[in-house]
Amino acid sequence: MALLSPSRRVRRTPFSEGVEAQGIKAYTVYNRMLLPTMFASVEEDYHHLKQAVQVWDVSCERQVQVQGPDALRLIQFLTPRDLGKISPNRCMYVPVTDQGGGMLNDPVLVQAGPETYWISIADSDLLMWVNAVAACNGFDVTVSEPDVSPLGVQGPKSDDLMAQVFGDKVRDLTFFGCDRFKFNGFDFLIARSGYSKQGGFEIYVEGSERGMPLWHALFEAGKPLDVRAGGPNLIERIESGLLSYGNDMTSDNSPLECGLGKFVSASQLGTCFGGRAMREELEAGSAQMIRALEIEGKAVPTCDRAWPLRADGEIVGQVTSATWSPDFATNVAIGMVAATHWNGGRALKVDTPDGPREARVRHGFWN
Ligand code: THG
Repeated sequence: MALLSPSRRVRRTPFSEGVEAQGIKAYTVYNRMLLPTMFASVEEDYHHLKQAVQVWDVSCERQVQVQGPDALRLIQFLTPRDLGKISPNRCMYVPVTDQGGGMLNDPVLVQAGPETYWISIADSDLLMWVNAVAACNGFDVTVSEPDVSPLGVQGPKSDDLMAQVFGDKVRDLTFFGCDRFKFNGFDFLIARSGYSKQGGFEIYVEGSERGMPLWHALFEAGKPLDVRAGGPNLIERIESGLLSYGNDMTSDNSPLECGLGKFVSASQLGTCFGGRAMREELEAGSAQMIRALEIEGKAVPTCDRAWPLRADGEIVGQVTSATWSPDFATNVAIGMVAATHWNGGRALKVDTPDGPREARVRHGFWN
């Protein structure tokens, strides 16, 4: 592929100089911001992520801040998930739906203060939607994009690295638990979360000027642990079944189709955006569903467009993410498959740019 031309529209991050010093080889653009995708190679980064610890510049997970007395009431209208358990010590993965029940985003919701929430967004312009809903309905809130940039620490040795920098207490965080931990005299909000299934944390860095001092401290403390810079890894996230908004799902898909039914609460369907459509889908059954698929043969090419899935010549879905997995010695993939064909074991054909291949629906992902 040709090079991407840098410009002010493609925003740098508070950690960009660190990312460059670590030898970044490829970026993608996410929320109009640089997201590192490769340092050594995608395969080498993958093996390292699974055995050591990496520091990820995931600043592009921008925050939509909702602040004010009506903040939680507003956010509850935006998602079918019951937010009753949100607290300064608990963040939540929340599908955000439009009036037809289509996915607008799949962010992590964090409570940053008594009346302050951060919607840590995937790659779509949610700020405008939240601001418009608030303005048109007279909610007493301010909606903004604050100077907050998440920094990921991911991999099996994350606990050891984080304890070095923030103290042993950080080890006590449970999955999706969060709290504030001091570094250089400032209390950073930290959650046990992140876009890999290798374990890890996300540090919400408030104030760009606090970015590089923290970056340097993590790399200094991590030397004995072989810390490296990394980023969301295509192979690992497909094996783990972590969905990518804009790739595996769009506003054409409901949370139920995306396999996010456990984040759809019946109690919210009378009031949230798209609740009626989701209730109807629950009653009628979904027409298609996200599935893990295995594609036979040698390594597939880059999946930069949807690949049609066929059964007896008829289109029964599409593959939207696919790559060779060194650990499982097969091509791992994510796709949307029609109800008639989504059962595990079904043999299908997928039209890749290299020609048709055999594909098989799996019962689950690879972890
Ligand atoms: N962390 C933060 N913000 C984010 C992401 C993140 N914004 C963009 C993007 N990632 C949003 N998408 C996801 C997708 C999956 C998960 C988190 C954000 C995730 N899922 C877990 C799973 O599927 O097992 C857990 C879900 C649960 O059980 O609650 O973590 O990574 N800050």
